[in-house]
Amino acid sequence: MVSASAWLILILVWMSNSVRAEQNLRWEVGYMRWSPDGVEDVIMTINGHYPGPTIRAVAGETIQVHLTNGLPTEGVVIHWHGIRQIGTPWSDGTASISQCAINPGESFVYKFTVDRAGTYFYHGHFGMQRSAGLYGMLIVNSPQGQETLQYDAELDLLLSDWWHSSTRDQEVDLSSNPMIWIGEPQTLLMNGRGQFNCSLAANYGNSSLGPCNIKGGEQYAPYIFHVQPNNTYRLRIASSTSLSSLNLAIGNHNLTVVEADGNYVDPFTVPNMDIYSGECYSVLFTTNQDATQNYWISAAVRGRKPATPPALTLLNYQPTSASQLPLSPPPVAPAWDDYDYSKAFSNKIHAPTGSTPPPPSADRRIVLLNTQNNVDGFTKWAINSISLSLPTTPYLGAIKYNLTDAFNQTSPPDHYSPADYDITQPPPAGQVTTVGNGIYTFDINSTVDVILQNANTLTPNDSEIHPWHMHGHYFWVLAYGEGKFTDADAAVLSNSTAPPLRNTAVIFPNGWTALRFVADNPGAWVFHCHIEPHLYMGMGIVFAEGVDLLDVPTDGLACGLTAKYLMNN
Ligand SMILES: [Cu+2]
Repeated sequence: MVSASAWLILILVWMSNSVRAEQNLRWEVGYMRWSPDGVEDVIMTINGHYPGPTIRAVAGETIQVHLTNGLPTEGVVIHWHGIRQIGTPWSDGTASISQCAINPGESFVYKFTVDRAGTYFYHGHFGMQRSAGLYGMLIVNSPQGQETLQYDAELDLLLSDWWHSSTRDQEVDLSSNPMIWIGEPQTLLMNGRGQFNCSLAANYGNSSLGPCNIKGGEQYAPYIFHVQPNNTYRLRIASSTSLSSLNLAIGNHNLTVVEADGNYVDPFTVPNMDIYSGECYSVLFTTNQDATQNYWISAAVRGRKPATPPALTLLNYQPTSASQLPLSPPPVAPAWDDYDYSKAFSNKIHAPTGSTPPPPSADRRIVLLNTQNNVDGFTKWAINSISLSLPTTPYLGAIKYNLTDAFNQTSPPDHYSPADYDITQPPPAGQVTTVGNGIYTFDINSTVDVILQNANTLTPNDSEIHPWHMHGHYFWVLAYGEGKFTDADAAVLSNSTAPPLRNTAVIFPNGWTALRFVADNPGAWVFHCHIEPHLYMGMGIVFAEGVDLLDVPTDGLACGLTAKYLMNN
């Protein structure tokens, strides 16, 4: 027989587990003048801050963000990058997909559960507002006592790139006929700070730039990481870059990669690491070097011919003065076009032992050819010869209310044609590319394989890196391959060894990447290249599953055909 006091204890334990914390945030997006790299510009802010405030939560918490649009003349949304929005697809923060852009002066409430400990960020997902500076970090810690990693303290590093031309100018240029390319960024930023036209490492002989005259209080003064000797740190890294792929290094310190996109990985140690736009990592490092010195933290451009100097800051061993420069020059990054180096890094990432393996086979396979095309003089990126152009009515509402005029009801093809398309050449003259907004529909709980097939751009002998990011799901990265994916490669899809779970995966020039995921989260989701100008030029697809199972709230749908529908019903 169970005593009354034992019952009381059981009830108290149950109550303490079932009461989940909730964070209520009130945010207003605005513009202000700011100098992220020493050149004053107009930047997007949240509550007057750039970058936006870091959200720190514990797994299981509910986050409610009451977002007001304080921009005078444009809409806004915020996407919670890496949060799957299980059961809350209307809070995914994607304009024209999960909601209408919030009008100037109006508000929208995002409410979602951070179900999984990990490193995330948030950013604008309308036009090119991420490039305008609308981003910040979102850190989800394990509940007290449940973190399996051993470390003494945490540090956060948000990477981004910055242009001196406004994103409005960039949007106009990219959609001009002929297209005007935005070029390489002026400055790489760490936690929203960088130095233009000068270098912290000017005195080491290998810099063509003069020294920066920084006293420490400037908006563009480097964000210095202060550490204690002989401690182990968890460095959380998120890349919100618009364009740049980066290689990150800490002078004299190895990095042990332990988490990628909110999932633990089988730990491995490297002297430096690649990080693509849309990726998040945690690395552990130990401050076991000469404590009377400081060390460089450096991030350099990969995969594009660099026209932007590396981002630099200091790892400051306390109590050494933070103004003391390191003994040696900054770490030298691998050559920008050493793709074998990048592939070797990507292939080191595996799921830890004991992780749930992917389903052994898929119900459906879609093969997505990535091409750059000329459409009536405009430059576009296209997937299976369709360049994505978002409709005015958000898909989530259009599907729920069966508004068939809201978007093209013909699904894009599961395979590209012709099947003998030559990925090593620019698209042939006869290859017809259209601009469209049709979507893929997956059966709820079905397993889908996606083969991302890279190809040559419009320029001969040129193929670019594209980091693909999926909303609403994690996928297993089954394999990376060279050249064209063929049926002979299909065997690797079911024989992948400890494939990692991610929400972002890169495709390398002239290669393919194979992903598997389970379509188990009712909603309408975008899957796209995370390079912002590429998405702006149509590089993405939209897919949906199980929308009929949802009770979609009407908040955020007062635009396009859903507005009409809601007024009449
Ligand atoms: Cu891309």
